[in-house]
Amino acid sequence: MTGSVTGSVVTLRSGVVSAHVDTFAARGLPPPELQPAFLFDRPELVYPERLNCVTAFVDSHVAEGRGGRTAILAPGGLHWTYADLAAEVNRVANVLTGSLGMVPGNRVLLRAPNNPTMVAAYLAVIKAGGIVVATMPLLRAKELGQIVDKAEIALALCDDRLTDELTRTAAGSRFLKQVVTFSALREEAAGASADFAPVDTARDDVCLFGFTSGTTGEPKCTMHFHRDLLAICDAYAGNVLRPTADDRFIGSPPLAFTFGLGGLVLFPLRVGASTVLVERASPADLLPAIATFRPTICFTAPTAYRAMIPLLGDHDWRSLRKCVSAGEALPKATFDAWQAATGLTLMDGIGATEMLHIFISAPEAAIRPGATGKPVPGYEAKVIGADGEDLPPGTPGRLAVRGPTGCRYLADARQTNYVANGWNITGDAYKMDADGYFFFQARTDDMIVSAGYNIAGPEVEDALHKHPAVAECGVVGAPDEARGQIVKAFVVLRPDSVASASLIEELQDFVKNSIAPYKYPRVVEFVAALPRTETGKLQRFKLRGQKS
Ligand code: 3UK
Repeated sequence: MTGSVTGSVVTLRSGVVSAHVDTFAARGLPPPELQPAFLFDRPELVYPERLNCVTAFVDSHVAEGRGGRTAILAPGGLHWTYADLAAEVNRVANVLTGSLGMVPGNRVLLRAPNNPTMVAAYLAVIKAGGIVVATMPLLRAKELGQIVDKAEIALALCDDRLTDELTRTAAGSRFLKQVVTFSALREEAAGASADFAPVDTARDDVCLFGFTSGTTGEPKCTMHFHRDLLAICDAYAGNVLRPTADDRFIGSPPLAFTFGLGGLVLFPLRVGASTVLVERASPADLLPAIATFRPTICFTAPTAYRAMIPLLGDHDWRSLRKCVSAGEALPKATFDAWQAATGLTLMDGIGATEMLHIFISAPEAAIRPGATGKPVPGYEAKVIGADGEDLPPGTPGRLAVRGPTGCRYLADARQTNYVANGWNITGDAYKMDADGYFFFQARTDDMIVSAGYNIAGPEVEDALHKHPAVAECGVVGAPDEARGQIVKAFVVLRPDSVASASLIEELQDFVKNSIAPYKYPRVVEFVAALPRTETGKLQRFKLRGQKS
């Protein structure tokens, strides 16, 4: 359905011949009628039929005389120019296709914190025509096993410090045959040639499997093409973030999370800029790294910006000129507090693993505080009702988007949950205003329905965040006989605040005074910390006490 397979020659839907010898990915693509529409109506999003994206990210800079510019920096004094990066990538690609026996179309699992070897391995797999499956460092053998089985992965490259769980996965797996440590890889790569011709892939050959960081259920595997990796750079970064070759990037999201891949690898490399890779990037670790490396662009989650505010005075963060926030809703209170503390306007953007990166956002001059922004040039977005009908401005409904990237789940019946009539349905409730700005309400399944009122937890959270005693909070619906659900707030207090019944009352009154009183949290529970995923998302199902 997705193309014809004759022997090992696959003709893709586009009519272009795939470079994949192992045709697993093409066979797992959703049938055309279940795929979203793809839009390429902007000139910057039209790519040649034969395309290996690593050529654009690395080799073109060397070929065009920029080989001496800095590509990657890391603690410990590591400094790779573009020429160094090209050589590292080529050496690893030679090892992959030599002794490790990788052929185009094979999946290669990567397991490492954000470090230079991880990036070299990432780009080498793609340059050699393979498919990268990057995994979060915190995953355990069981979760790694689900990924290995779903993607049918035979080869893994793993940071030496993280081999335990992966060897356990390999021991129980019928697919995973080889786990190569980074030290073994580097040793062999040191003796390999620094030349490697990119495999002549098609622009719509798959080069990346992104597993969703979903908070519930079986992981879903999204598939992305060579052209998609360029499209996010040329749509979002080129039109909204607008970095230059003189920018230096830093941030916290793991490279296995496509937010981190774009922000810390693809966006800088696309324009010949530099990136700082830090393995530990908690708010307390990120600020000293900013002071040391003097980056200009920072990518992290809203909670991390919030947590950094009280620490700003102890560090020199003044090299920063742009700060991107994504992963979950940016409370207006956090936007305001960051602006008051730094003078910088946080650039909110909603992205998704299915869409690869950010598709609604705004350049600084067009930011409306409290709104996520407008569709990124190249994307279209609308708000639809329960039956798929377009809703007028001001009416909350389901967010639908389409653009140059979109959802393709690997062999998964849930494709129809995300794609309807050619539109990607992200699972978010949004409202658009008359000027075309999009305002996040809640995840569709997180809307609280209390006594007939629809209440968006994030709106209550935003109100609570403005109270000086509140460090973090999460608001969910708790079951209630009389009202169906009631609004319940879990609150982490700032170190200098003390939990008490009077503080609960004070917080409730505080909310009643800033938003419609029926939205106030009828129950407030103080907790030491909120449950979060490795990608920084609040695990609301845990707050609701549900099982995943
Ligand atoms: C939520 C947001 C409100 C939203 C991601 C940037 O988060 C990313 O991908 P995931 O697959 O999750 C997608 C879902 O997360 N979300 C993300 N950003 C925002 N909600 N405001 C935001 N700014 O529910 C979305 O459907 O983990 C983010 C780039 C790449 C990514 N993969």
